[in-house]
Amino acid sequence: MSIQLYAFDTPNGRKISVALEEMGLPYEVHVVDIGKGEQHTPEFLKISPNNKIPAIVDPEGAGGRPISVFESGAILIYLAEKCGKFWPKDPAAHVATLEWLMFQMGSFGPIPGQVHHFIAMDDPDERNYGLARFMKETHRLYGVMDRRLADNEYFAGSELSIADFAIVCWVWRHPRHKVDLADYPHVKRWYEALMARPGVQRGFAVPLRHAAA
Ligand SMILES: N[C@@H](CCC(=O)N[C@@H](CS)C(=O)NCC(=O)O)C(=O)O
Repeated sequence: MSIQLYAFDTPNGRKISVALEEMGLPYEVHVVDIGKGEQHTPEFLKISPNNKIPAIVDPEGAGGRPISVFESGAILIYLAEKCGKFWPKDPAAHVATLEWLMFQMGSFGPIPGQVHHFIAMDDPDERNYGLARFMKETHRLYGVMDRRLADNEYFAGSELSIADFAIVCWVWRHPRHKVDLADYPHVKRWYEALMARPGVQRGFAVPLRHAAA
């Protein structure tokens, strides 16, 4: 049996479909519709104890035994180690991959995610403080990325890595957090290069929603 991916059509879900396509690993998709509360079923809780997508089950994990993995950063590292791709061996690039993956997991995901939350509020009293705070920080993070990409083709340096897959899936949502990539030309150049890759395009095209009844 191939890797089983449990995901929905969100940046964190897309990180894994993009990585699996780029890595060429066979997998099957199980849509977990978080809008319908499917992340709270007892079956899903067994593989994702924090009740969030994405999660995977690899029937051929360490020692040939099945293993489940939750948290998208942990899944990306697990898959990169399994296939030996997008996981630079050069020590400096390896550390840079970890740094930028952790940057995404700790900041460039949780922060624009708050923009997505506050921007959808109708009541201006509830919306404005949170929106201003998290918009400002989101722009600061785009500036951090722009400076990194001014001197580097990819986040780890000259090698494409899982850090790029993690970050591109949040930049994909730049229209939703109202960032104009023209203000961040190095991010724009990198984003367009990533989105032109056939593997990335396949990863974004994988159906991660239930088919309409
Ligand atoms: N740190 C986690 C975050 C996962 C996450 O926030 N998943 C969201 C969708 S993008 C989710 O499942 N939300 C459902 C819920 O919170 O009930 C990861 O990177 O895997």
